[in-house]
Amino acid sequence: MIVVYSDAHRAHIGRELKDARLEASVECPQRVEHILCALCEAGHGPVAMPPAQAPDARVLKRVHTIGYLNFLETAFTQWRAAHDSDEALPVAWPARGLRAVEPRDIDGRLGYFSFDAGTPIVAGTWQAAMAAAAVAADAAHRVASGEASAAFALCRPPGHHAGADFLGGYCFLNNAAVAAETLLAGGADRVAILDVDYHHGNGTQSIFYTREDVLFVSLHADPAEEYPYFAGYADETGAGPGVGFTLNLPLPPGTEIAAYLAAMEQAEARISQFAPDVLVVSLGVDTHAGDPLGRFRLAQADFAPIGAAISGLGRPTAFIMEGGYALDAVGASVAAVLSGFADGH
Ligand code: SP5
Ligand code: ZN
Repeated sequence: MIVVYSDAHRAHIGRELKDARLEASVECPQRVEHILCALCEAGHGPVAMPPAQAPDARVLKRVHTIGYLNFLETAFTQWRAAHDSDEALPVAWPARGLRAVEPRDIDGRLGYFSFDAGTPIVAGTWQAAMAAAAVAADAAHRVASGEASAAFALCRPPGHHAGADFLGGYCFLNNAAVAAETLLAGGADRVAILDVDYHHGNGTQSIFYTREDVLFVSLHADPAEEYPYFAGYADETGAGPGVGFTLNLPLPPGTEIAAYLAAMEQAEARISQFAPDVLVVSLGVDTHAGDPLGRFRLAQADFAPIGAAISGLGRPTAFIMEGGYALDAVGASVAAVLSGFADGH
């Protein structure tokens, strides 16, 4: 399977709060370097670079607001002018009842456009995030044009927690949403997004929540027990014209492959009923038992059957890399999903 990749991700390296101290983020450049190595060793490829360092501006503006894009592009410079620091992190957020109006001050803007303190903006974040979105768009374009029936976008930073106008969860631009909008612009009438990251894809859900042309289906840890905490419950099913076009399948910590594949069958049934022209898979492998964040218990051997289940949907498919933080497992896990998918095709 064709792999789309850009090394521009290396410019984004951040820290996150752990035990009330700032430590190196588990979302690090080595993740995708390990994945790239494992894919090549498993015989996947060829590896292609996106032709541009930015996605199509019209597609990007269908996913994110102009105000948010302007913020992301300018935040680091404004932060640097105000602070003796190379890492912009928010310290205050608009909770219920507070005025959700964009402040002028950079600390206020950071809080206004974010929902956690684990997603710092550094000097290279904008370029890295734009390159990741370009990688996703390129993979989607190859599928839309019929050049390939499936493609894998090795995106970093990831995207599924980023909404139309907010960042969080290591995510800045929603790469899967950019892929979906690229497919729609390329002629698809209906796109299904299947999100198998350990964490709920709250950003993707919110972007398409009122839409009936993009089905969002997610398997993830129960938000009552796990990040992102404030979205991903089963009773979130869409709004307005989008009612019935969001399906959340929350699973308890400790989930093993049998229960996981049972939920996958429910996901498959809904996607088949929707009959999408194309499928976007938000592929997180933080479901692996060895993941430092995830609390599911999937074994290495469980990832090929997940790929086979996705293949069973029989749709042109764009895979978009999301989470997965066990450096000794992410490469083999992603390679196994793609091999399971290819074997089923
Ligand atoms: C894309 C994705 O998988 N994002 C996940 C973001 C999770 N962020 C919250 C992490 C909280 C746990 N902190 C432990 C830090 C270990 N170094
Ligand atoms: Zn995740």
